Amino acid sequence: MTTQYLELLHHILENGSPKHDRTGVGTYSVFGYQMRFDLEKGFPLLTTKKVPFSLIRSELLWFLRGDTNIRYLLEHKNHIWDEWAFENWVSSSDYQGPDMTDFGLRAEQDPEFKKVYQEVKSEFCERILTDDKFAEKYGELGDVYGKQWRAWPTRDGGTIDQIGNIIKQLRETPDSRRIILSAWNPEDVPNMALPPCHTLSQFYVKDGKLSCQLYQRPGDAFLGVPFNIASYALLTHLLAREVGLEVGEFIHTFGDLHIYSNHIEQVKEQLNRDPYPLPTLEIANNGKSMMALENKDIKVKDYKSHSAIKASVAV
Ligand code: THF
Repeated sequence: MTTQYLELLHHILENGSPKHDRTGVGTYSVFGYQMRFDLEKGFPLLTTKKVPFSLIRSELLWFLRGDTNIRYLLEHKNHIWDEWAFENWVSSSDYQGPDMTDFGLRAEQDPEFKKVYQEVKSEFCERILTDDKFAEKYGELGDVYGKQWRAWPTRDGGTIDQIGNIIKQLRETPDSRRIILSAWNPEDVPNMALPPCHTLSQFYVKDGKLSCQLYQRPGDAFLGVPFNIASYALLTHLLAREVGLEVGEFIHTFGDLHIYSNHIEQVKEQLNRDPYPLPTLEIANNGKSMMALENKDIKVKDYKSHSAIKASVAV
């Protein structure tokens, strides 16, 4: 698995073209790429840098609960979605603090500003955790994955539970070619701060094994992709357990696959490292349905990795 990921990084370094992007950071980008991981050969958690599995787990459980408020993530010490909620707060008329325009880019370029930004953001997170009214208004990310997966709005005012439907299809019509989880809603996209990156996935059953293919429209190769692989591998395991199947493959297909220009040194460092054997996944055998699982019910075992490599996320 790790080798396939390192090949992906090589491929972008060799074939990527400089490309401007929404965040202003700049990327090296290729269009169209695919990897296949055999989930029976171990859990695909990258070994050439330490990937914080606990964050991947709490993010996926957050999606599966249908939750779209970052409070749950903060309660689990998960800060990977902070910036998007923070952006809503500092651009609102309720916000009276120091100017936070373009905070992502400016924190990269200006150490003085970075200090102020980190202070204001940590006060923001504290307030989300302690002030219910504030959390309701500014912790809410709106129509992100939790909403699309569990309560897709229909035109007659109802909702569709896509995960519930997938479980039903896997049980009743496993040969179906329509077992789809979609996050892309063309009506909403123009008004979204961050339209879904994991656009669509499809599930497939053969010989008692469940496979998943994801079409991801943009891939942040250094920071996001290791998270995305582990997250969909975990989702496949959870669905397979729910309906009594084994796991098959995870197939990861990309649209615009890129390395941010401020991640190039980190990528080169990682390419000098040798992979370790993959860990395995353990899910508690407690009869709980996947939607009711808690963080403590899911563990990776025997995860040996190289040290973490720091990089900042483009907002
Ligand atoms: N935006 C961008 N530019 N890249 C993404 O990967 C991305 N995501 C989600 C939404 N927008 C995105 C958020 N996912 C990290 C990892 C995944 C994220 C956001 C941030 C990150 O910083 N990971 C660090 C560890 C962080 C920590 O320990 O707190 C790492 O080293 O892996 C696509 O899903």
